[in-house]
Amino acid sequence: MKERLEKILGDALTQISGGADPEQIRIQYLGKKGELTAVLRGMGQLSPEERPMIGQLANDVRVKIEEALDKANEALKAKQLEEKLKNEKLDVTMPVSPLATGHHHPLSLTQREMEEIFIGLGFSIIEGPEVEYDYYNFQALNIPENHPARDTQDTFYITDNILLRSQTSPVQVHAMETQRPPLRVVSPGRVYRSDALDATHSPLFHQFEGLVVDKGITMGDLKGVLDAFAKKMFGENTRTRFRPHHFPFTEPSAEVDVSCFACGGKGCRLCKNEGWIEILGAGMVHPFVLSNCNINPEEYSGFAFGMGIERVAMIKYGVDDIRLFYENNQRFLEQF
Ligand code: 2U9
Repeated sequence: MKERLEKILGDALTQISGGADPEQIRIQYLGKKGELTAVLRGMGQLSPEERPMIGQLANDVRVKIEEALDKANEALKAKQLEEKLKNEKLDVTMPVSPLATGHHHPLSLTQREMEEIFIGLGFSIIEGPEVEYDYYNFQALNIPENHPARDTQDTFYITDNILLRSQTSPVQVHAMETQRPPLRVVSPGRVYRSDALDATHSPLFHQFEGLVVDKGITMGDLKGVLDAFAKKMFGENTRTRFRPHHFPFTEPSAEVDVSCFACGGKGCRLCKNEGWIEILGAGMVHPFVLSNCNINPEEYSGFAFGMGIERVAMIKYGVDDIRLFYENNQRFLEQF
């Protein structure tokens, strides 16, 4: 019996140290049908003298096997953990794959660049509502009752006297009503006109208007400001040219061209061989517009100008179709 127990212990320890599966060994020796369990069952046949000694020995063997199994289990778990950590290792210093980042729309970029230039010239940026009274959009600006711009063909009316602004000038009328001169403001924003969409027209576009009112303001100030703007926007060699025009809200009025920055004025595809590109309307604020806003035209004078942000962006970036700005085609937008 003693030899059998010693053999069981020896066999079990050899198998365990040989790397056998601990659970398998537990079943083989200590399980219900295990080898050690069989020995313990046979104890009844022993003489009463032998029984305590063999019982003690059998117990020692069980404890030793269990201890060896526990150790083997621990070693196995440690090995498995090491394996797991090795496989799951994460290099936090590895560079990440690049993220797609958004950027500004070409119209926003153009508007921002224009704003920066006028801020540099001492102007403030003002904004106002896109839904306006007829009074602020037309009447205050000396646009008479029978003017074609007032036609429903050209302007979106909401009621008889409420409309979607067709220019940002009403923002400046509000400014003149609420602030005293000197006034130096620009008003960028959306405007609406009942135009069919084509390569150069859109029922929604963006305007950038400016207004200066003070004592002794002259056409020379207007020319100086627009010249400085054109040079900053299109390059230091850009020149400006004023051609007589008519607007109801300015007198005298002019259309303003800039020399073509692509060919320097020699004539090319961009300027359609003209050497000049029309970008602005401008003039001295009509005395009626000043008095409509309770500013005495005998005491004060002012100049105003207006341009389309789309038009400036098209010229600057060489875009030949206004619709590209609204379609959000990523291949177009990614170029800016
Ligand atoms: C006040 C008084 C006068 C703003 C002006 C223009 C000339 C002009 C057009 C350019 C292209 C509109 O976008 S466009 O179609 N604008 O030619 N705008 S003077 O005159 C004002 C504004 C506000 C109180």
